Amino acid sequence: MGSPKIGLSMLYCFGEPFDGMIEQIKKAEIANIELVDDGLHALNRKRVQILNDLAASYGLKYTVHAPFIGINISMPSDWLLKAMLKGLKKSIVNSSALNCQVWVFHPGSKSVMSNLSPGMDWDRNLKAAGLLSKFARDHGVKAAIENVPEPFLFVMKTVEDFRRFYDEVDEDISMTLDLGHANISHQIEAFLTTFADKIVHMHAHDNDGKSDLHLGAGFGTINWEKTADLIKKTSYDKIIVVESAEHVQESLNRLRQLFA
Ligand SMILES: [Mn+2]
Repeated sequence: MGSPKIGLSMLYCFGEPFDGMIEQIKKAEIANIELVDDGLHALNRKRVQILNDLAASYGLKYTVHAPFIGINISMPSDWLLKAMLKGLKKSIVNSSALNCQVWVFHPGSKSVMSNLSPGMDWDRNLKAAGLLSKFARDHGVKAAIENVPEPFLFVMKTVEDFRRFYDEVDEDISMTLDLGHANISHQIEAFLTTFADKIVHMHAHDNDGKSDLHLGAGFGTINWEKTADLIKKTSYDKIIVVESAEHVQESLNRLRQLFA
């Protein structure tokens, strides 16, 4: 039985230009890097080449966080949904070219239509999540849907939402467990015990139990010793990505120490 590998999301330098992010990767001395395919760091063919060269020189493995800013896979408008799915598929193709194992994506969100046409956002989310997972599998990438927190309008936040999702979805879809997000719904333990066989990836960051602050691990209210014990009990041996926006080095040290 192996132990989890600690990775690093480049979310903490999301405001820096792409070249600055590359310099951060070189300095980080971390083998498992999560790229955020959005904003200044959006992937394209040229950048995939740069990243693959970097991976070869530094012995890196990538995971990719899908585009998320303004993205809604439950979008009621057909033409907007089509445009979003096209962009997400492009992200999967680039992830495949990066030999990325896991592609993390967010569930759909509610909209003004949610009250007018109940169930529409849920149904569109189910369909799009299935379609993206299949597209990813066909490209050798594992798509993993992430739990997201209150107060955002996402259709999947809680253990109950994910249970319903897995009851209804046809495709075999993996899950990214975001520990910080689960702390806001007070369901870290419930997620870990309910979906141990679905979880292929984790995000680690901290908060005050109320807002999605992406603090350093140990700088919020998560009981990391207890969480680490629960993770060890599930025999989880894949990647736990530090997704803190601050105290990044402290978070890496903390997690390494917990799983050493
Ligand atoms: Mn996350």
